Amino acid sequence: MTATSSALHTGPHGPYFSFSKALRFRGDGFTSSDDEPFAYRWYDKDRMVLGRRMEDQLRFAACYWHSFVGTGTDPFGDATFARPWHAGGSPMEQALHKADVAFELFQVLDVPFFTFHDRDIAPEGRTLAESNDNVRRVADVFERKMADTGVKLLWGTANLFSHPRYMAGAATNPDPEVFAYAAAQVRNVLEVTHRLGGANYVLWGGREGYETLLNTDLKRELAQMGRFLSMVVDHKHRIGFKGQILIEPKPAEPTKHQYDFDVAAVHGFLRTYGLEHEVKVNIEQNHALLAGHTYEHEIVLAQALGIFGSLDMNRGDEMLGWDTDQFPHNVQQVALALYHVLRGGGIGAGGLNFDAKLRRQSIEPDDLVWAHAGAMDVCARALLIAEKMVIDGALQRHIDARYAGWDGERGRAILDGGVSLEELARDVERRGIEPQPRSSRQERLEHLVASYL
Ligand code: XUL
Ligand code: CO
Repeated sequence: MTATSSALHTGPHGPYFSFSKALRFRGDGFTSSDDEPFAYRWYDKDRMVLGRRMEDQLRFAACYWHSFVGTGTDPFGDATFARPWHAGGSPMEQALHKADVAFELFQVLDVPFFTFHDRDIAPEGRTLAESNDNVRRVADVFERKMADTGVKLLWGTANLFSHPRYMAGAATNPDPEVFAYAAAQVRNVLEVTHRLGGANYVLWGGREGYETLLNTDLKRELAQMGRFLSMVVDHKHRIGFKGQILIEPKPAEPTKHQYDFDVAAVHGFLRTYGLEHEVKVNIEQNHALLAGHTYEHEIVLAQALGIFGSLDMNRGDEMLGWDTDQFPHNVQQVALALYHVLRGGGIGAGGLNFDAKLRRQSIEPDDLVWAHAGAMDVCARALLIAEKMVIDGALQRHIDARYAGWDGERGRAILDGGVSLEELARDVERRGIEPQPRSSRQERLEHLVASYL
């Protein structure tokens, strides 16, 4: 990052936020003043955490869609955010204004990465060729801005869900012309992502599911989706893109039933189409909850299956059963998630993408800064707690002790396949040993976790 002390690069419209310099780390004792309303108390990007710089352990990304496209509408209310780039000028002028403000935010936050959908960054043209060209023209601008600021691309993705043409799905559409249209869109964004040095390419199947089986051929739709993904993977190799291809599971919303329901469903799907070594998952906290899982469950399962790729970092609301996409601020929740990330070997080529949006009453420009910066600090603090948990090792020691029998002679013989059901049965009857129940010590462990906070 080059933004830290130098002046910010802003566009012809001038600064959008009141912060004229990149936020810096001031430590736990920092108190805000008029001169410096916010400084990181925990996000100390160069601090070493388990052998890597904190910035490299967390790999934060700000997303384009919620921050710069979102208007604050909800199903009952109109736009509240009144962003200047949503009014006035041609659609392309608006896109360039938006890009200026986006890179201003990235510099203020000193966030190393960003993420986008094609439709977030550039307007839809009269034809697909024109739309794709618009995306490439904005990518040219990104290229220069990325070079000027040092901000990198965590992932790109195609929006295959907003336009009415996708209302019955993209790859899973009953009309092959829609499949082809989606393929052309993905090809363009994959190539743009490659050109911008993106570390990953994400597919989220917003409309890949169904509302009712009365009108749906589920078997065909799954086969179409498998074919689509295989084509994407082939193209990745053809163009030499080295980043990870990621699927982002979500159980419902916008469709009632989505095929990429959760990590387990995605893994089964990948295996069916022989893609389990080609594609990984981008796990989002709020999506995990909607599927009836904890965030940690999805992370640990993906690690166990060898498909852990990246994280969308947000939270839901315990009182609401839909995808509220709020910025994380529960330190314990994030610490548990990051503990498992660290235990599993770290975030790798993935990152922590804030797929999170402001509440619609947060209408000041600076609310965008506070939301991200506060969330970065929460995650940094949680990372340090997770580091303590790893170094102390007490949780892992408990698990190792609990399963120690499986490393013994008996356990190994069973797992190695060296003993049949019949031999096992005979042996148990002959020895007459009654297994002794042991405490799982859940409350002790919960108390232990609280002690790290
Ligand atoms: C929607 C969602 C998407 C993906 C990218 O719930 O999470 O924004 O992250 O398409
Ligand atoms: Co997401």
